[in-house]
Amino acid sequence: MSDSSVLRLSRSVCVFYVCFLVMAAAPDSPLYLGLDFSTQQLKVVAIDGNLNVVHQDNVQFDSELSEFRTQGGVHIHADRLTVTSPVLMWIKALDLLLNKMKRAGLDFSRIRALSGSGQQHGSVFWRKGASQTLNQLDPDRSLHHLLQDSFSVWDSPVWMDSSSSQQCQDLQAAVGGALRLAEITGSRAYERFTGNQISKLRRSRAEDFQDTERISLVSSFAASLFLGGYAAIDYSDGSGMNLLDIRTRNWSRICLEATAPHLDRLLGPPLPSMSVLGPVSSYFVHRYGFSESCKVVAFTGDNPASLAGMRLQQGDVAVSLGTSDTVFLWIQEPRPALEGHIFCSPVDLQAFMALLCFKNGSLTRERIRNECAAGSWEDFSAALKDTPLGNGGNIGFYFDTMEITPSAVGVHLFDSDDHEVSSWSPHVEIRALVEGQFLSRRLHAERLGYSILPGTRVLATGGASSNREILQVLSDVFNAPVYTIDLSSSACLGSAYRALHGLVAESGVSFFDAVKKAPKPQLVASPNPTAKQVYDEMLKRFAQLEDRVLHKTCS
Ligand code: 5FX
Repeated sequence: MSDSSVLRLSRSVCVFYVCFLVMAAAPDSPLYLGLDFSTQQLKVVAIDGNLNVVHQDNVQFDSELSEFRTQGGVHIHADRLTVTSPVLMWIKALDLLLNKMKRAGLDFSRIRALSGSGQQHGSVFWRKGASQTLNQLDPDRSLHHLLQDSFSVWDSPVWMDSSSSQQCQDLQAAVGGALRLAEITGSRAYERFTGNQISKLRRSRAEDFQDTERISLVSSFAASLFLGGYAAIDYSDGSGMNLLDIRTRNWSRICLEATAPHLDRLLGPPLPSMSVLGPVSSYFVHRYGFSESCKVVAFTGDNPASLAGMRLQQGDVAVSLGTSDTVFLWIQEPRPALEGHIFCSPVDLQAFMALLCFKNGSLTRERIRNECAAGSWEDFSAALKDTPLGNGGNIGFYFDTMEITPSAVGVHLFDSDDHEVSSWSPHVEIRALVEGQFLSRRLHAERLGYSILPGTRVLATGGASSNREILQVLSDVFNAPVYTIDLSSSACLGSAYRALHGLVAESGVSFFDAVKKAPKPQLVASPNPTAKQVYDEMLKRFAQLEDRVLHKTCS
């Protein structure tokens, strides 16, 4: 080899070495982890300091943990009202997920902070002695082996449960009525809300209740696994229990007393949602290589975490189109009502969020797609394009299962003269379903104080938010532009954002400053010029017809 070749070669080696160093520096940069323990799956996303997603994965409960025999992640009991999920399934899902991440080569030592979310309202009952077990987890064994005897109740009640009507009535009677309860806790009594589930369990399973040393929400349960000790319930998810006074941000004495004796001891004190709870437990350091300084930021509910993921601001309305459809709003001054919920904001200590939950969301859209469009989303979309705004005056209500907002059931179809009819052509039916769902979302949001003003943005997320024609109807009905954020899961990403914010929140950095590098929402639909006239009028008829449906369903 000539001297010049040697020189060229050594220069190339040098350049390669410098490049290698530069590349090697990037893999050391900090990461922030967000997890979402949702109804049907456990999801994870890792973001870097520029808020780019660098890793995501999930575990599907039904298919990957089939030994638990869940359908849609839950067990629906014989009474059809009781709905639970096995707590060990969630733990085994975490074992599985972390192993998948390890196999994919994720460098856990780069994670500076993690946070997460859980389906709201679900409860976990830790058996006496569990705290000690959590504290000394052996890194050579999986979590689900270590924690198999740590629960006094194996089948955790979840948000789909509606078996606590009696307890709801008792609680409302004890505090002085439904509106009074809403004024204190942000919501009238709801069956799925955790306090009423605790009250039911105390009466129906007294021994198991006696054997309980701590009650967590799904969110604080998941945080406890990472912390190796009981994690506090955060203000935002705590607002979904009918137990927290949303103004003082402490447990309401009257609600606690009406629910169970010494309940504050079982719940522990609630904390701000942006709190750093502590470092990850040594279990995760030794088993997966997490850094000892990796912080656990309080976990919260899936809806509050979605609000964070969408970076919802005052004036915006977010519509999440999933198994349940939810609508949420940023609220400065809470005005609790008999429907909907007011939660403490997960990202701002002075603010609140309003939430409406609609049980008949994507499963109903899928049923009508199957029946009216031979299972094809393309044909479903074509039907929306082919039919006029306002659907010739036809209005439909589709409550396949008992709806939460409003409390009604069944399918009810009305023609332009408000006469009840039994069927429509497939195209009319498809538009009636989508218009009816969005008219309902708008009607109930307006009743909670929402109004469409110039500059109002509708932020859409969830599975159906990838369908442009559905979003066009949403834009027309709300008479506002619709934006989407390219998020596979807003709750999971919101949890990663919250992890990052948690590290700087104490030094006064606002959530919005912490996440200002996040991608901007994309405009996907603008309202048709005739939309305002059509849907302002239609909304009035819709409200009257909904009253008729309610009377019919209740009588
Ligand atoms: C909200 O109040 C709900 O019950 C649901 O949206 C659950 O959070 C779904 F996980």
